[in-house]
Amino acid sequence: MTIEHRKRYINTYKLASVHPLFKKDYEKTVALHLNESNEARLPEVFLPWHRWYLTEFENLLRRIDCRVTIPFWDWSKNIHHWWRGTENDDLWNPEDHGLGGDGSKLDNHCVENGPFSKDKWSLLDVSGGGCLTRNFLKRSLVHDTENVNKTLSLPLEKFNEFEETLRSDYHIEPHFVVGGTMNNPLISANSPELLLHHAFLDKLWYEWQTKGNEYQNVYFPNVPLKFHGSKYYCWEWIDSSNLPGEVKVVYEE
Ligand SMILES: [Cu+2]
Repeated sequence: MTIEHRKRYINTYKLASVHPLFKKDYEKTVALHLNESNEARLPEVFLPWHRWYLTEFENLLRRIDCRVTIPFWDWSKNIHHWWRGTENDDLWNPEDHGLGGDGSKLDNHCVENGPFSKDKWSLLDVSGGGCLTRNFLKRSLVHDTENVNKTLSLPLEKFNEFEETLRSDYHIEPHFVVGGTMNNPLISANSPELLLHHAFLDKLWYEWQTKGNEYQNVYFPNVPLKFHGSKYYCWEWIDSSNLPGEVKVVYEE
């Protein structure tokens, strides 16, 4: 992703969260996650629910700038120094194309640099307000690209294992090592990094699905479950090429 595109994404995200025209909808979208964090963790719900959530968020951002799509954070490529922010294209770079870095131990783990620093941005009142916090656990991640590829190559019959690896192993670890706001299930949706992490999980599901028709539809297509508080059923969010609202999502490297 180019520096220009990174800047554009961050500007748009920030604008959505503070501009009077969009802030209410930003709050509403964040609140979807706050209210559903339990249900959204069920195996039948986790993947399609988050796909829906990403789409809702992306739609909001695209009302501000229609060129914007949600980027993904492929942490598997950088397991030994995932927390680095010194290189130009590091996620945690402190300039206006990065998310800023770790929180300050001397200041309740408030983020003190980058576009989401304490002096430039704050959490919503529904998340308790105050600064965005991070508490990096600077140790290597367990799952590298080789491990991710192994998971992607699981055969159709191992769908449950695939799903559980995503929902448990791949999902939890980045939340945990980033710490702070991102690691508090009640307010994590208010942290800008959440979308990037979940976009990567969704991309992995998407890649699994593109292995073939059976892979595409193995996700409990018969589950008659509705997302709580919405008009959607899980099964409506299985096929990325045909999502509600005539939305089609593709991932690029
Ligand atoms: Cu999550």
